[in-house]
Order: sequence, then structure tokens, then C-alpha cells
Amino acid sequence: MKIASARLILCSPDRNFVTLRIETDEGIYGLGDATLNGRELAVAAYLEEHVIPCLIGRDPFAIEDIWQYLYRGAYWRRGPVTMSAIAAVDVALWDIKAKALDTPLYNLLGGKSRQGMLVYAHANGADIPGAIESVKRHIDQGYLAIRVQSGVPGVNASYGVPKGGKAYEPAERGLPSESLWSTERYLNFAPKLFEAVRMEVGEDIHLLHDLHHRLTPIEAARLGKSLEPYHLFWMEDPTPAENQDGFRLIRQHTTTPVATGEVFNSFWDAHDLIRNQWIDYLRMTIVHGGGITALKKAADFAAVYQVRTGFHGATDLSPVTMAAALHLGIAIHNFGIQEHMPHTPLADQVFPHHYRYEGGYMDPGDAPGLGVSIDEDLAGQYPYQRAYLPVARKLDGTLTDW
Ligand code: KDG
Ligand code: MG
Repeated sequence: MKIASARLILCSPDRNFVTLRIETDEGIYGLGDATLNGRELAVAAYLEEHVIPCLIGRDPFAIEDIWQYLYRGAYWRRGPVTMSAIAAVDVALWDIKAKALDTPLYNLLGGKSRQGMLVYAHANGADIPGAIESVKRHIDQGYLAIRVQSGVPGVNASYGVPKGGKAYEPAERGLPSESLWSTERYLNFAPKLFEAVRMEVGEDIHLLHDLHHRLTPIEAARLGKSLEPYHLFWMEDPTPAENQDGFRLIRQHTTTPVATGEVFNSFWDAHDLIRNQWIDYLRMTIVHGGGITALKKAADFAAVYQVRTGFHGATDLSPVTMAAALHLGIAIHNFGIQEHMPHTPLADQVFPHHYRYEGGYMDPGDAPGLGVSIDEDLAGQYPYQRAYLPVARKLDGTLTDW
């Protein structure tokens, strides 16, 4: 079998997605997600101009060799654009191989290690009562693990609390919007939020919280300590992780479990965090981290240190990435939890898929390959539109992490 052609499908069914479709001379095709929220066309150009010409005529079964060819062969390594492009090729090739062998992809990754995969939902509210109401709605839908975010008094817009009653903030059309941030107000407020939620929902539901890279290590240590009575499943992205050593300080002060990695694009971003056991969950995503080939290696390395996975699963990753995460997650031994933000009905229609949610768990389904296709006619009705994630400033105007 040979790769005969490859092309990109750009669409915006409620948000932008970049999808790579690789065709073989035997009529089997594979899909890969190449979406990098707010920087989509950079990855599209990287693939179109520099990667696709190198794929034609290659054996699609030679996944490791093609991965190395695109990684080492470019000379310029890593970075979200490069690694998302490599991931798109990698996932499409795994899809092709599993379809050619007529088996669900997880069987090529070791087979099922569990029957279902624990997932967490997103609950949010403008204030504590709103957040509690949202948590209860998700409990009614059967979720056993729930991320809780709330508006902070005196802060005009909080991460994870979308405007206009939407389920999540998409990247917005036009130039980036700006929101204000106060660490002091947040640190005083967050323990009150979790105290109130625990009082209402009891001890059994897993609660998670995303700090979205906004604190310094010592601030994160204070937060982790103050949340200990409410035994969170994890606090996510407590501090920016470029300086991996920062996590040592957090670890010295608190037993609240730590998750990070959704912005990582290479195993090396996580290397020190894992081998020093400064984190408990690796949040890397298939699409930005270099694909299934790269994430399988990162997960196996993490397993040695009892670090579990919690793959990123926000809606800016397409259903192709969600399926890839589920196939990998169900196969590896150190799966921890999977983020589940349902896509909109329109996005689900554009990407028909076999994975399913039921009673707090998901599974990838048993269709050959990834079990995801794309309705190109429908996708064509929703063309790409430039959109940006917001930026954040401190109350004095200093730009900070969103
Ligand atoms: O594109 C950015 C989003 O993927 C990110 O803000 C979502 O933090 C996120 C999460 O935990 O899902
Ligand atoms: Mg996050």
C-alpha cells in the first residue's frame, strides 16, 4: 500500500477545525486533526507546503519511520506548529493501519486495559450558587468527576466561565478580547467555592479545578494547601511550566494532586516533572504533542513513575483527537481520567463518530480505525473564520497568562 494523496479540510462548525485526510492507493483513507486554536493556518501551511509533498508514495504502515522523518528530518524540532502537523499525519496513519487490518485502533496499541474510561465534565457559574447548580446538572447526567470554575467577585471575567450562557468560551472572531485578573481576589475566593460545593454534593464526587497557568509556584502552593480539606482530584496548570523546577516548590507544600501539560508539545516539556514525581497527571494532548506515537512513549515513561494520564479534551480539539485519546487511553495501563467537553451538535454532525459517553464513562467504540469520519459537504457550508483566544491583564494593566 502507498500514500496516494493528502489534503486539508478547513471548516468552522461553531469553531475552527483543521483536518488532514490521507488517501492510499488501495482506497483506504485516514483522518488526522491539525487544529491549533487561534493559530490554525500556520499548521495548515506547514502541512500543505512542507509535509504533504514528502508523504506521497510512502508506505503508510511505516508510522515510526515517517514520524522520525518529519521530526528529525526537518532539522528544526518541536514547537506547537511542527508537532501538531506531525500529529495530524501520525493519527491519520494509525487510522489507515487499523482500518486496513479491520480492527479498532486500540488493538494496535496493546488492546483494552479497561471497559470504560472515567471522564470529567465542566461545570461553571458566574458565582458560587451558579457553579453549584451546574455541578448538580452534571451529576444528573451521570458524571462522577466534575471540573468546577466560578466567577470571582471583583474580577470582570474568569477563565472557564463563558459569556452568554455558552458551555465553553470558544476562540472569538475579531481581535483578542481582554479580561482582568486579580490573583489576590482569586486566592481568597477559591477555598470558599470548594467548601460550598463539598457541602452541597458530599464527599464522593471527584472535583477538579483549572488554574490556567495563572499563579506563581508559592501562590499555587498556598492554594493547594487551602484546598486540601476538599480533596480535589487535581489542580490543573497551577503555574506556567516552562520552568519545570517551579513544580518542586508546589510539591513541597501541598498534597493536592497536580496535573499539567495541555500546552506541552514534546515529551521533553514533561521530562523533569515526571521523573521527579512533581506531577500526578500528564495533560498532554494527542494533537499538539506529536500524535499517538509520541504520546504512547510519554505515557509509558510516566507509568514508570506512577504518573497517570488526563489527556486534554477541550472542544478546540476535534472529534478526531477525542477518538485518538480514547483509543490510546483505553489501551494504556496508567490511564487516569479523560476530559470530556461535548462538541456542539453541529460539530458532531460534521464529524460522525463511534465513541460514546454513558454514566460517567466513555469508550472509543469498536469500529475499525479511529471510528470517525467527516461529512465534507456539511463542513463546506461552514468555512474557516479567523478567531483568537482572549488575553488577560492584571488590575494594573500588566499582561498576564490567560
Ligand atoms: O485552546 C485553549 C483551551 O484548550 C484551554 O483553555 C482549555 O484549559 C483548557 C482545558 O483544561 O480544557
Ligand atoms: Mg486546562
